[in-house]
Amino acid sequence: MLYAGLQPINLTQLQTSFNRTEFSAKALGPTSAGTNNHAKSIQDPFETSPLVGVEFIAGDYPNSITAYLGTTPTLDGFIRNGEYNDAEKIIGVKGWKSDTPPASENSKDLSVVGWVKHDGSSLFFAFDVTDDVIYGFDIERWLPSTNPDANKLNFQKGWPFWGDGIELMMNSTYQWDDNGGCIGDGRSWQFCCSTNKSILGGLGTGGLSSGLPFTADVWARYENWIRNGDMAASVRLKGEDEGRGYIIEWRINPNPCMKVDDTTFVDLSKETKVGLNIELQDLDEKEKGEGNWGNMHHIDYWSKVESNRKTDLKSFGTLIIKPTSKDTADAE
Ligand SMILES: [Ca+2]
Ligand SMILES: [Ca+2]
Repeated sequence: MLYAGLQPINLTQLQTSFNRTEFSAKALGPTSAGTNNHAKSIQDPFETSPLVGVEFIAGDYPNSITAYLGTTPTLDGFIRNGEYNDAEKIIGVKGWKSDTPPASENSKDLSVVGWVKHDGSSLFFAFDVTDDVIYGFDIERWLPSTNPDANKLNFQKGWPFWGDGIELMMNSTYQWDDNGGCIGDGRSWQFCCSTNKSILGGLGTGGLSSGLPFTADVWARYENWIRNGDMAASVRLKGEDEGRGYIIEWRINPNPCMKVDDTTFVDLSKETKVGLNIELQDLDEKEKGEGNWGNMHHIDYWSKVESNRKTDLKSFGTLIIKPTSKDTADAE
């Protein structure tokens, strides 16, 4: 069965989302015991959301954000004055969901201000992340006990999410079934942007570090997108005078990265809804993550679903693409 929009789903359906793949169990870390199949009140982390105070059933697209038409940002790792004034803002991670609950509530430890918009040709995200310890720069590049090859840039053993960074999950079809995860092409994907490593720069150079699911075909496709510039990101560690952390600016070209069906890509000139989840990963000293999956310090994400469900397409939030500017919306 397919679901779309904010349709309610019944509790029987909620019980069926446990058949994670082997990878998912590995990548997602420990899953919570039992489903949280109850309605809950959502405290939306975004500054502006029409959904504040509305009750949702977990997994039923509880979050939304709008990408308005705006100016084209420069992917240089600097958030210039006014560069994202025409973009909707994302605030985290306090109030987000977490694999290491609660999501960090100490803004100097881990927090983020982000933006999303489009310029009619490409979709853009930017993130100004505060993180007091940058893995591989402020501390040694230690490895998790379960994967000594985590820093490899390959699909066989590498973990593209290993390090401090952000992961975006998108479902451009905006359709899902009970247990489906990302396909790994323009229809749905999970993509990592890391301070620790990148396909283009290797270990020690931040950038897009590929994504999931881990198959040869998907890895080759993602690498192709990165090398073509259809998916691009700049990553810059902030200087001491800016506070510790990093900047990510990320561009996504709808063709080929946002595919509605076999022949159609998302048209940014039309109002469109796509599925979205955002995950912020914080790796600090190994001992700081004691008891957490992979000894990661924080794994916090936007869509308010349990950790065993966060990569299910049906658990994503909604990104609403509008052909008009934010000014137009503000004036209404
Ligand atoms: Ca910039
Ligand atoms: Ca960190």
